[in-house]
Amino acid sequence: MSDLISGLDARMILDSRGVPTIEVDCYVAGSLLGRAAVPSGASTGAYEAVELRDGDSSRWLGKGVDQAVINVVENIQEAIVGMPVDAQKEIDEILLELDGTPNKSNLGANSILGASMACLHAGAAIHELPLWRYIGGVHGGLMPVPMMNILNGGAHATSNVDVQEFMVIPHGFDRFDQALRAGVECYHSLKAALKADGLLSGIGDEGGFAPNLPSNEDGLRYMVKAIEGAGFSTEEIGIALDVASTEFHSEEGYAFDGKVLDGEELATIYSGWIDEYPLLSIEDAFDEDDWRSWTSFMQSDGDRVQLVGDDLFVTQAERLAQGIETNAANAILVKVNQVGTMTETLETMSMAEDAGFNRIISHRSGETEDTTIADLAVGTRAGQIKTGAPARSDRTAKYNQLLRISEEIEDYAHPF
Ligand code: 2PG
Ligand code: MG
Repeated sequence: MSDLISGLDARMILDSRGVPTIEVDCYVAGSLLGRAAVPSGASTGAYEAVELRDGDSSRWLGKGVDQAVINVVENIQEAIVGMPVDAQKEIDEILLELDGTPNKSNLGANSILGASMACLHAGAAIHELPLWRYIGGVHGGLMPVPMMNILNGGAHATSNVDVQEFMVIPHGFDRFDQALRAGVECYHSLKAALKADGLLSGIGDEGGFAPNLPSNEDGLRYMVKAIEGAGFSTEEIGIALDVASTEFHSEEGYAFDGKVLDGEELATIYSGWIDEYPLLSIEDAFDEDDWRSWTSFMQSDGDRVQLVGDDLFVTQAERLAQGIETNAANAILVKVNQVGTMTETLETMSMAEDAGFNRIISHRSGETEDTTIADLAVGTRAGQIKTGAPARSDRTAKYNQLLRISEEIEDYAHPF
């Protein structure tokens, strides 16, 4: 069978927030072999590749993706038709050339990523391999530790909680399925604890509960309640935060818990929390431009906490290189749509690995039923995946795909 791309198709579909996004199909010798859908963030970093939206406020509140669809069906299709579908690097290079801008604002990172991921899937199909194995090659795969966001705040909720994500990390288990069960039981235990206190209100964008709380620290108290209430110890299940601090940072400082703090004062709060709670990981502890606070916190606490750059690195090699150089973090969050192609994602990941950084594959707050990131986490042996609460199909789709993969792989990561 020929392995040459014979066509691309694209369409608008809805994401988990009821916002348009794009889905791309890749055809090889006339058969549909690869399909991928593009996610979308809410707490987006200023340095992310550009997501192309139509901006016509009379339709979809300005968030239509008609132009992104046209860009795939016309420009991108024409440029890559006839290429071997498993020549991922060459395909991605052509996409970058075709766009010609540093931030993908011409064709849109959504069009580019949709095409890049659809080709990746078709490449796996042509070789009759599961996606994780196609990505990982002979290295085989490693099941990641899930970071499950069971309490939502910040830009993902309408509550008064500043911290965007409170996650459980079930790291002290031998197998992925055991870890998943533990995380799920914590989710239900948190629900019971909040209900008992009359705090069960809505849920946030990533499926976690979204109560109003007296302070951010109360979120940590509820996390411990959730873990212990489910019958687990904080030795086997830890806590991760995504503070997403860029969202509440301005020229005045960090607006946190009703006060305005500088980076040092915020760091002091984090240090106290690490002393008092089983806090293993903090993401975006400081603003995306506040490199000084990152480096100074790494110096004081970097040996006892995973410090994760998300908005700071935006999955881009150049920003990561700066972070390595300045010792600003010890882990990177990896989001395919922050950079826009599979090849760049993999390159950034190897740079991180070479520097001894931990790597966490991540969803976006706006997701679809696409499960590419589950396979990506296993195939790259990233060791960790962050993909929301174990609730709502957009989130469980990834966990369910990991369960399927775990039937073939026993190796479970131990990053902590
Ligand atoms: C984050 C993500 C995913 P968003 O900040 O890490 O949880 O949120 O997709 O809104 O940027
Ligand atoms: Mg984040």
